[in-house]
Amino acid sequence: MNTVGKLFPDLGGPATPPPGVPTLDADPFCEAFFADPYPVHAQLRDAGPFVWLSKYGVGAVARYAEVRQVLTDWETFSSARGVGLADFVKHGRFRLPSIILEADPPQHTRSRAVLNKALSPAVMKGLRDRFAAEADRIIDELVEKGSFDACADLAQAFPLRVFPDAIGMKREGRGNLLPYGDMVFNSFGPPNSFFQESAPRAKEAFPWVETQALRENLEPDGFGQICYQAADRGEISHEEAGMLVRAMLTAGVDTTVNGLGAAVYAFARFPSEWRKLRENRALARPAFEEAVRFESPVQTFFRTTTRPVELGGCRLGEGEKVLMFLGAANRDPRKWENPDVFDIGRATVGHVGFGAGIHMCVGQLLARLEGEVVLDAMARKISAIEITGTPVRRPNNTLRGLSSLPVTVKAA
Ligand code: OVM
Repeated sequence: MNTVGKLFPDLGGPATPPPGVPTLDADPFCEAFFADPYPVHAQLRDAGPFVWLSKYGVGAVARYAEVRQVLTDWETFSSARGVGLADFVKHGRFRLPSIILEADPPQHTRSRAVLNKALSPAVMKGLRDRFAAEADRIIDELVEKGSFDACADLAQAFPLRVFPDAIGMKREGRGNLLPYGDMVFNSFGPPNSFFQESAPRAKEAFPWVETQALRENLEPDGFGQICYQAADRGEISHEEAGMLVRAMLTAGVDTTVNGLGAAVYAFARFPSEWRKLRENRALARPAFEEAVRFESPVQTFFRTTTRPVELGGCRLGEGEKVLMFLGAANRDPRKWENPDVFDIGRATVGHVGFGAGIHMCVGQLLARLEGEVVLDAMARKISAIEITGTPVRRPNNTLRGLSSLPVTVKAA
């Protein structure tokens, strides 16, 4: 049964699964699941390599091998019909499609080339000192306070301070970025109460983001201008340049907020790992990577089949949505040793927290830079992190993270 609203009246694929597919009635887009997804992840993985979610009439993969198979075969598993539950062809869409996230080659290739330049190693090199100085400043302030909310005061505050500056945005209105991202990431799931409630909060943010992405609203030295310079050279149109800046504004804030939040939350729960980092600060970057594997801030994305294909021993037809559980793949015991342990010394190579294949996170260097400088500053200035109140989960159809994490830190 699909219980979705009137936005997408016939949301969900065929009413019956292909023969022989294990069927589960679990709901991966509800509060109870967000509170503790891990037992359901295990059920999904153990039921089979390809499973059917009866609540949404859609197929899903939760094992590492099959998630990777889907991610790395864009010709069969397309993004152009949307990477959420809604199929653009069957259900329409509620915003202009992203020309990178919701595109296949050749459009994707052109967009990706431009964003690769905007988010290149050379650009990151130019940002590093500023980001590190800002991390030091924020951590100094927080150590001075002693007790604070690691979500609002750190995981949100840091990206909101450095990222819009780096793109070259104006100061006013940056508070729009979080409600905007919250809504977009909710929109990849079903149009449930989380989506419905995030929509009015983001109403003003939508036109604001479009306007902020215009060339005249970006500082000349920010990396947003790199998209417009590519347009000047004829690599993309000027309209597309604006759409790519919009994509960065959409994808670059909530993701890093939840990545940083994941790292702080993990270190607060694994004090031995905190000691390990303090003894060897070269682990700051790998530790952030492990936090991304461990929590998988982006939990899920969908693809749509472009042709009949065999997946996990099942025959799928053309035009079928497949849900990928990135978070379950990142904790699949078939792939990882002690997957539920946060271990900053582990080899995280191959994790799918940033995706894989042609769509693998184009902003990953920026995310890692943020993670590294924040963890490095914390490791120098903080000797212990203690959770002093009840962590509050933030429900979102795609993102995993907290809305509040009260902590007390001890100055080093
Ligand atoms: C975009 C976009 C939006 C949300 C997420 C994302 C994780 C991209 O508009 O391109 O990538």
